[in-house]
Amino acid sequence: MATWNALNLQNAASPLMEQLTFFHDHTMTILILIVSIVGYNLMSTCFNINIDHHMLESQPLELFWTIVPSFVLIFIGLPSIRLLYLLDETFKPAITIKTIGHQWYWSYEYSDFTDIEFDAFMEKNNYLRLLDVDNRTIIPMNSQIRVLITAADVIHAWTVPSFGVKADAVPGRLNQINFFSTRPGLFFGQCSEICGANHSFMPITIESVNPKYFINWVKNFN
Ligand SMILES: [Cu+2]
Repeated sequence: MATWNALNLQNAASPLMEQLTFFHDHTMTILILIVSIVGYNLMSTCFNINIDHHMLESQPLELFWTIVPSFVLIFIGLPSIRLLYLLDETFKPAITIKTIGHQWYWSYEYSDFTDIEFDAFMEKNNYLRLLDVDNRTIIPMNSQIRVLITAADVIHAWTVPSFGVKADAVPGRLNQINFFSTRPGLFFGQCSEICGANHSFMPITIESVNPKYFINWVKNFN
């Protein structure tokens, strides 16, 4: 169902995604201001309104419109760099999950304290079209999760927009992302690197659950 929500980012389910959403709104506000002001001036010159000799060859005016944008860039750049480094920071993870991209499914390994391994194929004829898998990735909520990402054949990309994570799955290389799920629920992602004919059919489905339930799931897994 198409709604106005489709124009926005997905609801944040992790603190970092909240920060990314704030940064997006902050940047868009500045962008709209710049487009309005520049657009107004452009139209004014087009129709010969608002132009007089004070605006031509004016040193103070040129100084002003050089210095102001440089400050605008700083106000965008500083929070952007802060976020970039924050996203890369590894906080002490509660669990580590390894995910391997294949043509065309993801496989998962919970190998730090269990021997759980499974493949996650797309669930067909499901009302969650192109988004659900047969074996969902279970994670404990309110815990720091680390995901190690690699691929077995070609380059894929592992993404979950609600958690604000996306990393390439490259054969022969181990990439790392981490996130913190603030609420229980189902969170969806799709492969984000064109990897072949069935690229659209290898979704990522995360089930964020109460840590007690997660421990039960680990104990009962066979
Ligand atoms: Cu793909």
